[in-house]
Amino acid sequence: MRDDSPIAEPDVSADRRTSENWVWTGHHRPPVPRSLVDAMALGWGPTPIEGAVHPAATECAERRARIARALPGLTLVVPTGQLKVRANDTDYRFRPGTDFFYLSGCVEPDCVLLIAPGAAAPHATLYVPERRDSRGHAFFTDARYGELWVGPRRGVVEAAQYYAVRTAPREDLAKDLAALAGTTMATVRGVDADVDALVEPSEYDEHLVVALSELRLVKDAFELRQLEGAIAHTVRGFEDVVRALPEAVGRGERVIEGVFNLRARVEGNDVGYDTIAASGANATVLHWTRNSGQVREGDLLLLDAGVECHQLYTADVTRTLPVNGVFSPAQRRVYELVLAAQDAGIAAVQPGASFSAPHDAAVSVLAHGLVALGILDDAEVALRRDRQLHRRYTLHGVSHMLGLDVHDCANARDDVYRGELREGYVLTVEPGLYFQPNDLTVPEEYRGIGVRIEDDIQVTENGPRNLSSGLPRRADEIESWMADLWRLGAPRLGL
Ligand SMILES: [Mn+2]
Repeated sequence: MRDDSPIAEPDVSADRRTSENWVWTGHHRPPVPRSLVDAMALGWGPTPIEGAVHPAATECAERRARIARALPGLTLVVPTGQLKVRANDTDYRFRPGTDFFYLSGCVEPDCVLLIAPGAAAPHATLYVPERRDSRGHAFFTDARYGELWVGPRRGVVEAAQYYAVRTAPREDLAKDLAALAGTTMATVRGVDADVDALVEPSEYDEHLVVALSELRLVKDAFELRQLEGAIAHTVRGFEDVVRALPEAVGRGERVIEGVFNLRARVEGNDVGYDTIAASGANATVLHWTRNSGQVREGDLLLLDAGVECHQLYTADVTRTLPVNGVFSPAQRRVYELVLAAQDAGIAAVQPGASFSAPHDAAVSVLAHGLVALGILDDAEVALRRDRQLHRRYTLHGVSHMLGLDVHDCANARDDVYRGELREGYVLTVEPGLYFQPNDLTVPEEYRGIGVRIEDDIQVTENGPRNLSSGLPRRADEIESWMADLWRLGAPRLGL
């Protein structure tokens, strides 16, 4: 125990780590008397953490077994990553590394999954930082990790139960990896700098990230349920936006983004990517995430948005809507062309078909339609591999994989990713046409029109299953859907 004599004011030039009576906790924070720090460590009851077992614990164990079988004899080190600084002492909200989360279900920063080959079965160990709870000074003195500041989280004991996996303190990882020297290791590099330094780089690192991405191509039943949920939240977000559209006129695209993102936080974890709320000619800017423009009567609004659910699967849906509820004749012509292209693309999503089949089908429709609109001279010439003239207006590919990441399975080998579509894949089909406002090759009435229609399609043995069919696609259906949401007495925001 300390005596009660008054302690001297701190000498701020003294070595901050060794002061007997004062504790420094950060830049611009007055030093804290050690007696207060000691008092803050006493007199606390337990902090119960809810949750018995993670809903995907069984699936995660199966995925760990599969990645171990895919890379026999290797010790796999999969980190989730650390908090990322936004500015000074504030961090971005943490999102776990996708590969790590897929294998563990764990959402806490600084964790690392280690899968070691075993005689009968692989051994998985989840390394979790020790809690900074009221048993230690960091509880009060560490504003970044102390539980008084950021709330309780699962430590070594709680994580073992919740994730149904053996756990160890992250603080032991360096020692445990050193003990494994001589075994062949592979890690997901570039996620956690400390882990990068602990594991010697090797060709197996690439094998690991490739195998993890390719494992994620086929979605299991749990993942499909999560995607369906994320899409259901997203459908409601689009309905919210339509309800709020009259208020966005004159106030701008921020209203659209804000309303959709509200639904994402209310029902899901967040948005799965930055919302694109592009009105008028902004719709011709593919990655328009500034959302700082006006919304005008007579505009088309292109909304590309997806809710990420609590298990971190994301929807990715685009609708292009007339702000005043009715397509103009020119808008409708462009819209129906993109819709026809999307119909052809979706129909091409068949097991055994090539990944490029939906793209090729959609783009062929677009090229022929561009001739009909008087924009291209000859579709077959334009589509030639050595010409590709349609791309001035179509700009992007029609599909990508969808899952935990909006552009999922990105590390798969190209010949696998772009190979045959298989049952259980989920991909987008999202053709678009973009007529820049200053494109002199386009008839004036179409300049400044951008249309994209995007749905999330599951490959089944019976062909395509449109997971996002809860949102209308046909022009007439969109107009009547908007009118229904606007009819007198309809609720404004269904939150
Ligand atoms: Mn997309």
